[in-house]
Amino acid sequence: RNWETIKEFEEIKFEYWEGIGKITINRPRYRNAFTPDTTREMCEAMVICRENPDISVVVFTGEGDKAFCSGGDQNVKSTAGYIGKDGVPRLNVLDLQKLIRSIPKPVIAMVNGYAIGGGHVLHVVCDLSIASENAIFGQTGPKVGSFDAGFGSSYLARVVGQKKAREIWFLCEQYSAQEALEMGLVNKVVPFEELENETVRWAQRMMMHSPLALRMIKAGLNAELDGQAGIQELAGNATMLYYMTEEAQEGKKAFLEKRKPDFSKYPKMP
Ligand code: 1HA
Repeated sequence: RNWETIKEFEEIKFEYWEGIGKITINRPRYRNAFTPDTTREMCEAMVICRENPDISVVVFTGEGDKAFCSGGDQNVKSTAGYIGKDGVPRLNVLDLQKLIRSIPKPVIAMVNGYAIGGGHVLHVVCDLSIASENAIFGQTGPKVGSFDAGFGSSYLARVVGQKKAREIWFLCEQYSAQEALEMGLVNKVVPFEELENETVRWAQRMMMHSPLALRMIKAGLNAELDGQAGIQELAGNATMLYYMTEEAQEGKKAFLEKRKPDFSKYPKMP
């Protein structure tokens, strides 16, 4: 596959091929741990994925065959967050989680190795997870002085159930790809050499389907869990669809033409 670079970054690779935007954490020396600069770059790439109509599906992965992502880089962790080049402590991976959840396109985690700590949460918040057989999953927070009581807890529990989520967080054990599959934490496990092929197949399958339908389903699946913010997304999509009707156009036209709107001819569906 001839992936072409969309934009050059320092800590990630951001590439494109046939409708797919691929974001790769490129810090294999540190098992693809993220700094605030890594997550800032990932957020920037996500915004580009959202805006670019040629991108239909987003794939997240890590460089190499050892790690998807090992969470926050412990070397730059300070007393108030993770410190980037600007010297400011941040937890901006939370912004990235929100972008993954709200982008109106499917996001696939292509889990090529360790998905640990904040790196595990990243795959959890993706819409789909496809793992290679060598992938290993787990949270470490309570062991290393951290926790993610947001999506990393409540959404994890929605995915694997409350008992399992508590086990994962309280015991900080590591789980094999097969175990992850059995608990519904990933969608599919394949040999490492097949990981990208399989992920691309899933992306291509979705790209055959109606993008608007996928968008509405993603918003619908998020809506209840994300409270008012989730309803806002779903409602925004409803408004977008409404604007596409003549009925909505009539309201705007009448205003601009300084006349009374005539909505009488539009159907009132039972
Ligand atoms: O919990 C949060 C947050 C919560 C709320 C809001 C925001 C949050 C943001 C982040 C996080 C967190 O991510 S907390 C959890 C942080 N991560 C970890 O505790 C995982 C640490 N790493 C490991 O447990 C292991 O490295 C590993 C299971 C992923 C891989 O083990 P392996 O294959 O034995 O490799 P290892 O020798 O440990 O690592 C290779 C090199 O990568 C080591 O460096 P070296 O000794 O060669 O100099 C290692 O230090 C480095 N490395 C690995 N992970 C990290 C790391 N360096 C910095 N930070 C890391 N996370």
